[in-house]
Amino acid sequence: MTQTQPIPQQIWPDDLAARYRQRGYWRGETFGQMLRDRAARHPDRLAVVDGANRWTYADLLARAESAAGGYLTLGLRPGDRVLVQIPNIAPFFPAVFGLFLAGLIPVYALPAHRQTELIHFAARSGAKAMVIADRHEGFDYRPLADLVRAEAPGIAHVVVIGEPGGGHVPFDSLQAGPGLPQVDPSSVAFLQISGGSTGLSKLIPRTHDDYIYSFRESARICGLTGDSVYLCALPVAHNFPMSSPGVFGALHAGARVVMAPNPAAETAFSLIAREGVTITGVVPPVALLWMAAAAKTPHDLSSLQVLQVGGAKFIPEAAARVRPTLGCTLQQVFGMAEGLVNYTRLDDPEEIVTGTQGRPISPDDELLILDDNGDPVPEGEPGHLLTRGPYTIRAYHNDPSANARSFTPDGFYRTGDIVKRLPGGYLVVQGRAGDHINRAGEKISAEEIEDHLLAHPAVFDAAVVSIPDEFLGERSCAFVIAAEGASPRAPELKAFMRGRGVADFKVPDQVVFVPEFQTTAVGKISRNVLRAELRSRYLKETT
Ligand code: OOB
Repeated sequence: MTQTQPIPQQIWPDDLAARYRQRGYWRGETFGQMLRDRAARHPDRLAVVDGANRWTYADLLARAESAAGGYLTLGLRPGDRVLVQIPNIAPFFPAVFGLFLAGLIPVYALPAHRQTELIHFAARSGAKAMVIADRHEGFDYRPLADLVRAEAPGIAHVVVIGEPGGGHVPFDSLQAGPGLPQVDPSSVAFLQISGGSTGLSKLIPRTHDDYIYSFRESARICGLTGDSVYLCALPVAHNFPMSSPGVFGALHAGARVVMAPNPAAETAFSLIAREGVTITGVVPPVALLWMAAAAKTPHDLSSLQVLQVGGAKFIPEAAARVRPTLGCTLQQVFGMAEGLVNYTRLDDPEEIVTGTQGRPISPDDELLILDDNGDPVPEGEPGHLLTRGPYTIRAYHNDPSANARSFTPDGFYRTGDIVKRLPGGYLVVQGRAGDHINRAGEKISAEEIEDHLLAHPAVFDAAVVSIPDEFLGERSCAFVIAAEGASPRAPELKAFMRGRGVADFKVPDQVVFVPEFQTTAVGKISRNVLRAELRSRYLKETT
């Protein structure tokens, strides 16, 4: 495996870039400057809190500067990529701001990712190091990092927050060095992971300019001030809790970030009460659990002003129950790691807040809603959503075939979502054109799971589809044809997938064995047609 991969970049056409600057969206600010500025303005204000730490803005900057110097002393150079797998703990911030200050590029993995995914991210990005936490919620990340390093020889260092273990660099040993580089605000700040509708996840390059615009404006739309307290309940590496307005929007506003180790109602409610949390964001299944738990909780939730719900469709009936049960304003968020984010506004009428997924952040978000032939649909009719704008990427990193599929020649991103637009520009998400499963906000590629199942010797063929699920929104169902003479069982296939080192949320929720894939289509049919047929047959037979 060669490790020389291009430095990530993201390029908008000159005329659009000039417009985005002239309109004040892109202000030439970097993450590093943002933290320095906030630490200078209010050094003693609390910035980040978790179960073990309470750090002011000055503490955070000092720790980030030590980390930045330490990374460079290890031999890393500006532009190098660093795989980051850190759960919701305060040290996430010095670790990643340290990377930003050193001009290094974090590649954000989720805590749920395992070696198969991590090795792919390392190879695709050409990562030179990893930063991890020792353990979290009962899982030890150090042996996992060793497995990754063994397969991705470009990774020269594993930096560990907590107890380092053999051959690793303790995060706390990193020391400020002689000087930090100038960082170009139009350069790529980090790579995020796409949910991915086909095959393996793609890497999403976001620049300082474009990302800071998205969370600065999000913070304004969500009413954040220096007195706000944001609870990070979802995994911080997700775009939603990271930037909508998320932890970075909160820090931009000079607010306080509270890190929840998990989104369970008991964990979140006790933090809301203890820290006076004013705003947080969750996926629909978490919102359902919180609404059910609210009536019996001993915790005082009265500080909570806004509950954001996004990542998957929140049905209007559930949306209408947020205020009566939790006593706060609901904000629906429909976004994507590739860019575009839509919000219902805090003062929107009830029917907009409960019945739509909001409208875009920016007046320069260009949205097209097209029929199957690529023609605009009449206003109010459903169609394919395409978008481009000042914080939506124009290309994935190092992935020409995905780029050819996902972007039009004039730079619109094909979201794969089917939406309709109401007067006022509000969107209602109707469904999806692609073949991924949106399982409680985690996006799972059917093709990726099928490829794992096909690697099992007792599997002749497999097709993975989404099935509606009352709680998860969607669950995954694998239809499997056993190989001749074999009779595999569901637990065996699930254990096999876990053994291949993939995130647990990708293991099929349900496995249905079928003798063959009957299909009405003639000849060699596409996987999409097959999946659609299996899904509708299953739904007909079970309802
Ligand atoms: C967020 O980002 P991703 O990249 O994990 O997933 C994006 C996809 C969208 O294309 C759409 O299919 C789905 O997730 N989605 C929603 C939704 N929000 C996202 N579908 C229906 N209703 C919603 N409210 O999921 C994400 C990124 C930033 C903010 C919020 C969510």
